[in-house]
Amino acid sequence: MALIEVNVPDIGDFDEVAVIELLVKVGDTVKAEQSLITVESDKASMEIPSSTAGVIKELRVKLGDKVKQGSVVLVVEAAESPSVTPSPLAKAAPVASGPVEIHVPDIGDFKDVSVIEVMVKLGDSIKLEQSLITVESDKAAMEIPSSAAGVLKELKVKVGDKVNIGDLLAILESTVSTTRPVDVVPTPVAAVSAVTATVAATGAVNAVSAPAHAPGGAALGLPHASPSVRKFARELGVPLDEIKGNGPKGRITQDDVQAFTKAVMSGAAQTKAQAAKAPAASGGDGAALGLIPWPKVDFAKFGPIERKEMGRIKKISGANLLRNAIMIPAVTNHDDADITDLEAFRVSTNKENEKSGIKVTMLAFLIKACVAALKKYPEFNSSLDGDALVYKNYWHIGFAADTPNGLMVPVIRDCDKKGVLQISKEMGELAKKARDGKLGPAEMTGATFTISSLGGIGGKYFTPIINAPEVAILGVCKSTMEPVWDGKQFVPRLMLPLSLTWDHRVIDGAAAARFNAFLGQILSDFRRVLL
Ligand code: CAO
Repeated sequence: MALIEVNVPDIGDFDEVAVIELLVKVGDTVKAEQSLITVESDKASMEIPSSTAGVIKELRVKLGDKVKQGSVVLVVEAAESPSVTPSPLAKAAPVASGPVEIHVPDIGDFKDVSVIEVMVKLGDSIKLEQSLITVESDKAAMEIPSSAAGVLKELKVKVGDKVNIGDLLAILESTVSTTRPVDVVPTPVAAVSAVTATVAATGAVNAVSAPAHAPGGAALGLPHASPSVRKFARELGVPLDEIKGNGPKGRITQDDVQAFTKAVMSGAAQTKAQAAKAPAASGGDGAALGLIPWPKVDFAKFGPIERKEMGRIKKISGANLLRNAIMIPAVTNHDDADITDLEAFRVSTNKENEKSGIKVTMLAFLIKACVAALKKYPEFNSSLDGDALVYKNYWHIGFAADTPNGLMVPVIRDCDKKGVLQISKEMGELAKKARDGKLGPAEMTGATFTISSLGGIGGKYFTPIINAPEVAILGVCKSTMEPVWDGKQFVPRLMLPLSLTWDHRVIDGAAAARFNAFLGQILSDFRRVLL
């Protein structure tokens, strides 16, 4: 077995380039043409391949070292001798005048390279040698410059196209005064094997993955990463330009891509695309939903205005309400319950308990009545989880509370195990905490069903929005005395308007009507709760 020194091959006009990545370590078995290190100039990065197969015995370079053609990269114990195939030379670009066609110049041994970026648009005034597109193979990225100056009239490629030497890229409307032959000296591309990363000399093909910190790179907004990292990110669908590079000179490494991916998967981070889709309290501009833009009106044109930012709670609840309103196929059933006897009982109970300081509320009775209905119709106490329904064997009831900061939903736990007095007491305490802005997260989570009561305020019916991942919500309005036909005559009864909104993916209309009817029966004769 021979010990063979692997050298930096001919890398074109690059004189001294920095080692920015070590892709192998001592003891690794490498194949011929496997990438060993990544080097970078201010214009280009490229991977240097091994000229032979074998086991790495010694690394002769470290991060930050400057190397040039002939520098020893490492020593390999190899069975075969190195084989370096010289690549073809770059050709001179054509001279052009008037309408001029821009073709892909000689880009070395690359075939069918993908266009990953189009850097110009129709109508742009293009300077001589200005980069037009970026192409990328699995090993290298490079910008293709214009061989003439002029106004861009036609673009013949788009992102995703594959191009080869000689392909027509664009047509410029050029003038003789701004057009001259591209100053291309037939320069050898990196003299490595056919599948290896190569970079043509400056003037034929410009920089590879221009560094973000370099003026050109920054202006173009190109992320600073090696071709293999770009490929890795593309395979994962990770937006490279959103990743902060922690490598040398802010370079994005494979570890950075992995860390970003993990953060997104765990919910700790969001891509810009995800953030754009997340509904803002105002609903954003609706573009993520394919809607026409939100109307922009200069209200001040029509009269005096005052602009105030919405509070934090309003923003959070707004975003949640919007998601729930959009995502849930919700239907609302309206009904009336006769609470004449229940209200009389409530008033007398409160008189009896005056000294206890606990006021029994209609809402507390409603909570108990709902628990009975939820037990009879368990799908109302469930949640959707993918294609499965999760039935909960606990009955934690949320109630909407109107607070100076906005809508909050405190949760009373285990309402099945508590009496109306206890529920009334807890509701009073939680409502006060909500109004004082002192509710903890544990007091606002875990509800299986929610009641929104506007009974103390007024109104007849409304359509409450389901508090996901719950599947139903009961809206209650102000009870009123109404003439009700008892079969023989109209009698005055205290009627409570109920509005039940339900998720049609989980609940059918008939079940909703039965739920409301059952609730009405209980409220009209509360002894049924005991059954
Ligand atoms: N019909 C007629 N009167 C009713 C009633 C009803 N359905 N519900 C309550 N009332 C009466 C009460 O008996 C009380 O009268 P008295 O003072 O004479 O005893 C009065 O209205 C006020 O009740 P309340 O609002 O203090 O108590 P509550 O138990 O009904 O409600 C709470 C408590 C926290 C739910 C309520 O204060 C609240 O915030 N409601 C608003 C909820 C809301 O905003 N929902 C909309 C959400 S969607 O945007």
